[in-house]
Amino acid sequence: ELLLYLKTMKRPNILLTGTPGVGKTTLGKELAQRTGLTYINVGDLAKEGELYDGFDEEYNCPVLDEDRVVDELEEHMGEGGVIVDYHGCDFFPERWFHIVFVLRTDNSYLYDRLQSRGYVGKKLQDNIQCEIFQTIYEEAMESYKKEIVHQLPSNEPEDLERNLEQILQWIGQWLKDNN
Ligand code: DAT
Repeated sequence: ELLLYLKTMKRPNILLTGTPGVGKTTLGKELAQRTGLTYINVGDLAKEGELYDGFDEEYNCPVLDEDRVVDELEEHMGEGGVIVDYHGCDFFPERWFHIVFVLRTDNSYLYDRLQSRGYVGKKLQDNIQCEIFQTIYEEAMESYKKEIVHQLPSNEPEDLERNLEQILQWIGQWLKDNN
């Protein structure tokens, strides 16, 4: 419904963040499809470019090289029209984003989603705790102007639909205000 074909048009950059499993990728890809904005999954970007700096023995996963990720993203962000998806947000330049959405999921839902993703033991517990302590929401509130940080419930398919509607409406208004 909202196709943004015009390269000359100013377009907003949107950050989707939150604990793993809250639905960032699902929302981001659908949003990109409906708007023509560019979806970038930072985890995938890092994997493709091997943008890592060491290995975390405790979590058995590579450590993100945040500086190289920022360098890699910089040229895209300058043009606008990018949806960024990552489970952290404090290392991106604040100036990149026009709005920040923190997706939130109740424990019972999140537990099942992470389990079916194969998370067990400490990794599962730590991610559930991350959501309980609203770690990413607080990180976002500390990293960006509070007025641009919004929480979105993401438990049921109806939530996804409502979030999409809300963001599409916000994009529409932003385009009017900035073009
Ligand atoms: P993330 O990118 O935050 O890790 P995801 O988009 O991969 O999360 O979603 C994790 C799982 O949850 C996936 O199986 C899709 C499902 N899901 C996402 N949003 C949902 C919603 N609003 N209601 C029900 N399930 C949802």
